[in-house]
Amino acid sequence: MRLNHPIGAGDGLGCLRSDPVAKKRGSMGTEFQNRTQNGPLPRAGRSLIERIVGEGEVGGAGSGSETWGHGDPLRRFSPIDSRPLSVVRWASVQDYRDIVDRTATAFGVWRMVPAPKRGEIVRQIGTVLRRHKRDLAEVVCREVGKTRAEAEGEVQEMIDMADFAVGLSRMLYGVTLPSERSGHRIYEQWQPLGPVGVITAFNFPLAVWAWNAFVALVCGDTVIWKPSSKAALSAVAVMKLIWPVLKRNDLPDGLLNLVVGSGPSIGEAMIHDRRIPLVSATGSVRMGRQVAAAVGNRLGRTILELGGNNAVIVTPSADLDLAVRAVAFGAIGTAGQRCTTIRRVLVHADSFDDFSASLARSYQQLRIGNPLEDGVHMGPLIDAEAVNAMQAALQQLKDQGGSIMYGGQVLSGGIFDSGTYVTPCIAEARAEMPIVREETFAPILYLIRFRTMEEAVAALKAVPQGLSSAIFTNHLLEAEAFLSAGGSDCGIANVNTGTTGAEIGGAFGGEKDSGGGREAGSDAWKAYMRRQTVTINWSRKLPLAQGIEFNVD
Ligand code: UN1
Repeated sequence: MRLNHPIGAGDGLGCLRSDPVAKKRGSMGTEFQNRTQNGPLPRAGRSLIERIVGEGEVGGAGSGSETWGHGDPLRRFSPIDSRPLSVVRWASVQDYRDIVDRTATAFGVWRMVPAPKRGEIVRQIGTVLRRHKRDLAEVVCREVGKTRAEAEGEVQEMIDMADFAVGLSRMLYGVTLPSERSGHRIYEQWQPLGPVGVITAFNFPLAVWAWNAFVALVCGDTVIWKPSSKAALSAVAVMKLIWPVLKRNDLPDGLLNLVVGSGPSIGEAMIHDRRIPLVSATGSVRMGRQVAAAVGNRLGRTILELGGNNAVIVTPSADLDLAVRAVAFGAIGTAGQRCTTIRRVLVHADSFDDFSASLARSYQQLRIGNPLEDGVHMGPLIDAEAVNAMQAALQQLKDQGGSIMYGGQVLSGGIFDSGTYVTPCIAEARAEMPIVREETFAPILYLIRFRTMEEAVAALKAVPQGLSSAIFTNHLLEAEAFLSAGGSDCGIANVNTGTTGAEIGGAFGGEKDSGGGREAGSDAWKAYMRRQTVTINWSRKLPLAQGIEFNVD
């Protein structure tokens, strides 16, 4: 492998440019081309997708150069306007097995590469991402319907993660410990673990993979990625951008692998596969339980990042303007489809009316529409199924005695006829309602009144999930109580800022049904490595620990 290749003219797209993108392969490809070329999307936005899937179909399996797939075709439509985007061919279980064989071989090579040199590869990957930030964001925007600003934020999160991982590659510290035996030295070292299975959700189709993949790479692991089938194209796009970096450095195939497949086939194969010592999975609680049971049964490791049901407490001392702005972004960003989305606001009864009126005013100013257009705050939900789940939750809310204060309608007319656009909803609810305890992956915000701080903290914790939480207060004692051992029970606890938008530098994850895993920054890397305690005797004698005498001639 060469590690000194300059990133210059070869930006990773050379092989894509030489792809015979204009060739048509079969009638499905022709239809795809015609319909996408007629689409309303700007020229710049088509370029990366065209270069990747210009033939109308792309394989969902790959380990370093080509993609292939022996499974069924997965037709991708944009939630923006229901137009076809591409066809991704699912990986078959045999494709998965072939990839695991390759990644096992690649791991044998990669683990012996010095960590800072592994970091250099991630640095080059970061450079490619920087260069293609806009292009890649556009694919995300079109495939999952995030606003352009948020999609660019997602790619930025990958870039930040790459930078972090480069630094980390020189900081995989082990401790040195005093030995009780003279002439002995004890230390801990961290060794690569093996191929890491990464299962990601549609809502952060790239960033969550980067949290795992870049850390795994510098730790000396290889990665097999099963993206959400709802975001398969974004996954193919980023792999096709990144693989050439590995090629240019003469690295073997199998370091970064892609397997687009269904949970029952590829997911099942992965979680039962003893060659995958760690599975990091983001998704539903139900999926997390299955992963934990199967991987736990073979005594493998998991990192689980599951649902959230994140609450914000707004105390009487809070700056209401600040709280309203933060709550609006936290509840509406990504159309309410973040694990960290604000789903509940506990507002002191005295400021409830002011707060809700001011929040409704800010919701009224929202621009809902095509997320590719500048100035749009909220795009579509991922699909009609998500819209139905939102409507069902609102019905349950009403059945349980709650009321809708604002929004909650399904929009129609123009691109809204895709059936994926809604107005975000503000509802009045009580903490004990069953629907409030559930995570509905949609922009529904429950406002709940409280009288005492104890009551607010108890309500915050009275849900199965424990991902993110926040308090808005200008009162030091309230902030400290919220951050104390008796306060928030979540993996993330913020003061005067919302529950979303965590920076990558901290470890990300939550407790209870949120899964307990930690990813991204801080010392989350330790889960991706094998800890080894080493004792070296340099004394020429054999003193035994715990003072044991064992004398034989
Ligand atoms: C997720 O929704 O799964 O903190 C991840 C945030 C983002 C990541 C969310 N940085 O909102």
